[in-house]
Amino acid sequence: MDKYIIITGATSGIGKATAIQLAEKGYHLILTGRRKERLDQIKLDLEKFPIKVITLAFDVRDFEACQHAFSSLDEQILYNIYGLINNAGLAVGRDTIDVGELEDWNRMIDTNVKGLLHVSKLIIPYMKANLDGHIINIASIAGKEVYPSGNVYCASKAAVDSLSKAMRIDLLPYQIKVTNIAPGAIETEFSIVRFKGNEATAKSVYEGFHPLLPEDIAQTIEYVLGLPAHVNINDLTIMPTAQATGTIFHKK
Ligand code: NDP
Ligand code: 8X3
Repeated sequence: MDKYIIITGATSGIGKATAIQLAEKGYHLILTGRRKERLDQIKLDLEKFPIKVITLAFDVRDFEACQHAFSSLDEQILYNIYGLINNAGLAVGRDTIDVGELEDWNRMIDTNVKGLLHVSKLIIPYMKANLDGHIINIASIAGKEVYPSGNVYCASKAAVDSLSKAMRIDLLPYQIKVTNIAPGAIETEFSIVRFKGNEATAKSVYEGFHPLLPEDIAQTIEYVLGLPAHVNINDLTIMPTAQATGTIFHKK
């Protein structure tokens, strides 16, 4: 298999689990994130598989940095990119909208919305030339339902939902698949970032029920990517069995 898959945000959580899952299946990988030392370690760990692993450390919020990173790749590799998993993202803060911090809002909008657009803009031309490709956008249940103090994070993920629909329409002539995946609660570093390093509060989010694991989403991504050329999953909402909506949980 010559196909390369790009995973943004591969240093942790869903992105890292997906890198391992796809490596096992023989996909070549382009892994991105800001934490270079983590990317180096993941590359080392994946060397046991007969695949190529390229790592690119950059911030998706910075379009010039994205350009610089991808321009370092050989054209042959760029034209062999089949999949783009737009996964890099975060929530920062859990404040009501009247007291939310501007810096937190900017981080979420710049990462979750503009970061996804930046990377997509640079990769779509190659998929378009190939008349082939698959973009998987990691959205959230937070983009389907607004919950208290979720405001800007929910809006940023609703934007991802909309962009998935828009991409599917605009890229239809080039037969590029677009899949939107909207998970509920997954235990990753997500809540540590959201609660700004407060590990006790982060841990409490997942107490009393069985949250999704990043591997659950990784397996789903592998399934979606592997479907025949004529089949596309447009939109998937994946929840822990113990979660009914953004805020209703069955906790023991
Ligand atoms: P993690 O915090 O574990 O992983 C987030 C990843 O995004 C990291 O690899 C991080 O890498 C990367 N990232 C964040 N900001 C940037 C940036 N500016 N530039 C480049 N990379 C960045 O969380 P998850 O795995 O849970 O999150 C992955 C995606 O899943 C996010 O889009 C999140 O919104 C979404 N999601 C998560 C849910 C959950 O409950 N956990 C549920 C629904 C959706 P680094 O810090 O090295 O840059
Ligand atoms: C992450 C899930 O419910 O914390 O997107 O917003 S939630």
